[in-house]
Amino acid sequence: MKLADAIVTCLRNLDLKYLFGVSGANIEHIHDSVYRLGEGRLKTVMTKTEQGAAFMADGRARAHRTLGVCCATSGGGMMNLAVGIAESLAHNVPVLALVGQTPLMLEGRGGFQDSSGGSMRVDGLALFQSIAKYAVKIDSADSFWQNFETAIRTPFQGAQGPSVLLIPRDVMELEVGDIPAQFPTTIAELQQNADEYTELDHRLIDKLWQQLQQAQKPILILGADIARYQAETLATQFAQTTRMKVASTLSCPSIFPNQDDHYLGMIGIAGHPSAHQYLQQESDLILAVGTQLRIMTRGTLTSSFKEKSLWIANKHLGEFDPSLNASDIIQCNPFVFFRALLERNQDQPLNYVHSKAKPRLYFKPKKIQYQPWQTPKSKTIHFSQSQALQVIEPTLSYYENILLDAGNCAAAAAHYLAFPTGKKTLIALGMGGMGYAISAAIGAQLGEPSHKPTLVICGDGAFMMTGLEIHTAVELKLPILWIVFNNNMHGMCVTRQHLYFETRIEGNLYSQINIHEIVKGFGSSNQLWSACANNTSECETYLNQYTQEHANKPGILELKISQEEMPPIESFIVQPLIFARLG
Ligand SMILES: Cc1ncc(C[n+]2csc(CCOP(=O)(O)OP(=O)(O)O)c2C)c(N)n1
Ligand SMILES: [Mg+2]
Repeated sequence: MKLADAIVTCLRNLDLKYLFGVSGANIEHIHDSVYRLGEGRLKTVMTKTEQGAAFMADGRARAHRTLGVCCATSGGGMMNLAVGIAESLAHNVPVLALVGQTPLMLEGRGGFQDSSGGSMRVDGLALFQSIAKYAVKIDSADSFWQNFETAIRTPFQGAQGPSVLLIPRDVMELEVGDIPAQFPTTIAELQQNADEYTELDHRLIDKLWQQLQQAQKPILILGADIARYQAETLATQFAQTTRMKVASTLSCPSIFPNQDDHYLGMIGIAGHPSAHQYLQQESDLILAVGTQLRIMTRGTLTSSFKEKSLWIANKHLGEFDPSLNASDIIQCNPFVFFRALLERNQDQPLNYVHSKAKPRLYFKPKKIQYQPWQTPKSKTIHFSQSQALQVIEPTLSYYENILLDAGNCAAAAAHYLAFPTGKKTLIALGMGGMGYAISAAIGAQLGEPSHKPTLVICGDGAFMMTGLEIHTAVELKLPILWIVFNNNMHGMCVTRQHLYFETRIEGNLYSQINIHEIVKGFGSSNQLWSACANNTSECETYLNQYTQEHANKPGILELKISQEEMPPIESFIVQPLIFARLG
C-alpha cells in the first residue's frame, strides 16, 4: 500500500469522517486517496483557508470528543494552518494535521515552497514542533507506521493537543506494506489507552472530606475538563445533594445548570459579581475541579485563592501555578474524583445551609459614548448589545452548540446569557483569535447527532476575518445561525483605548459595512437565510423567523448596534453597578 493510501484508509477506519483543508501540489496525493478510498466514510471538506480548516477540525474535536483532522499544502497553506494548530495546542484539543512538503529530493535546491530549514528557508518542522504536542517529518517508509501511530495517539495522551505529520510529496508514494495487525481502529481505543487508570489517593480524599465536613461555605469551581472527562452529571449531582455553591469558568459557562439556586455564575474575565463576592467574602474552602485556574480564570481573585483553603483536583495539572499555595492537589480524572466524593457522601452526607437564596448577579449594562466622532444615529432608537442578548436568550434552547467569538459582544454574551443545561459552549481561549467561532461552528455542526442547529455570536470585525467560511456551510447545507453584532468597529480595542489611552482611538474604526448584503453573494435565498435588525423588535421577529421557517439551512442575522456599552469585564468597570437580571 502507498503511504498516502495507508493514512487515508486508517483515518477512514477510525471513523473520523471529515478531512478539512485546501489542496495544493504537495498534499494532492491525500485528496486523491480520499477520492478513491474514502468510501463516504472519510470526506473532504474544502475550506476557504487553511486557518478555517484547522479551526473546523478543532471545533469538531471539541464538540464531538473526537480527533479533528485537517490538511494543508506546503508554503502559504502550511503557514495559514499554523494559526489554528496553535489554538488547539493552547486549548488542549486533539487534532491531527497532515501537511504536504516539497519532495525530499528537491530540499535545499530552491524547489517550490521549500520549508526544509537552513539559510533563509522556513523550517516547517521547527515551526510545528513549537506549536504542536508532536510534529514529525516522515522521510522513509521504515519509520512511517510508528510515526503515524504516535501521531494519532499523542493528541489524547496527557494534556490533549495537536499532532502534525509533515509529508514530502515523493514520500506520499512510498510503499509501506499492509496495515499492521494491532493498528488502532477506533477512537475509543486511542482515548482508553491514553486514559490509564490513576490510582486515587484515598488518604487525600479522606483529608479533603474532613475539611469539607468542617467547612461552612465551600465553593466548587468547575472547569472545562469536567466536560472533557464527561463528569458533568456527577459534578451536578454532588453539588445538588450537598447544596454546595458552584461557579464555572469562561471556557464552560454551561457546565452546570445556570438556573439552579446553587449556581453563582462564572469567575474570571467577564465573571459574575455573585461568584466573585461569594468566593472573596464568604467562602471558607475552594474546591476547583477540572481547571488549572489560569490567569484568565482567576483574574482579580488571585489573592483570595492564595488566602483561602484551596483544593485542586484534575487529571492534568501541567501549568498549575505553585504561587497559589494550594492546600492540596489531587491528580485524577474528574469523573473518578466525583464518583469517590459521591460514595463518601452516601455514608456521611454533607448538607450546607444557606440563610437565603442568592440570585446570580450581573454588571448593569453601562452606555458609553466615544466622543467626539460617535454620534447616535437617532435620538430615539438605541440598539445595544445587552438589549439584543435579552432577546436572544429565550431562543438558546433551540440550538445544540453555542459558540462565542472574541470582542465586546462575546464577553457580554458570556456574562449576560443564561445557558440552557446540556448545551455545548465553545470559545477560543487558547490563542483568543478573532474569527475562530465562525469557522469552528462548521466542525461542531458536522455530524451533530441531535440534528439541532448551532448558534454563533460574533462581531463585525471577526466576520471580516473569517466570514467567507460561511460559504463552506452553504455548500454543506449546515443549519448554523451566525448572529453578527455590527458596531462598525473593533469594539473591544476601542474600549481599551478609551479607558487606557484617554480616548485616543487609533486603528480600530472603519466605514460602514452591510453584512446582510455581503452574504447574499454566498448563495440563493433557498440556500442561505439572512436578515438585518436595527432594534429589539426586528431582532425578535427575525430570530423567530429563522427558527420557525429556515433552521434547516445556514442563516446570518446582522444586528446594527447603535449604542455602545462597557463590556461586563470587572477590570474595565470603574464603579460597578450590580443587578440581578437583564430587563
Ligand atoms: C486574530 C486576532 N487579532 C486581533 C485580536 C485583538 N482583538 C481582540 S477583540 C478585537 C476586536 C473585535 O472586534 P469585533 O469582532 O467587531 O467585536 P466587538 O469587540 O466590536 O464586539 C481585537 C482586534 C484578536 N483577539 N484576534
Ligand atoms: Mg465590532
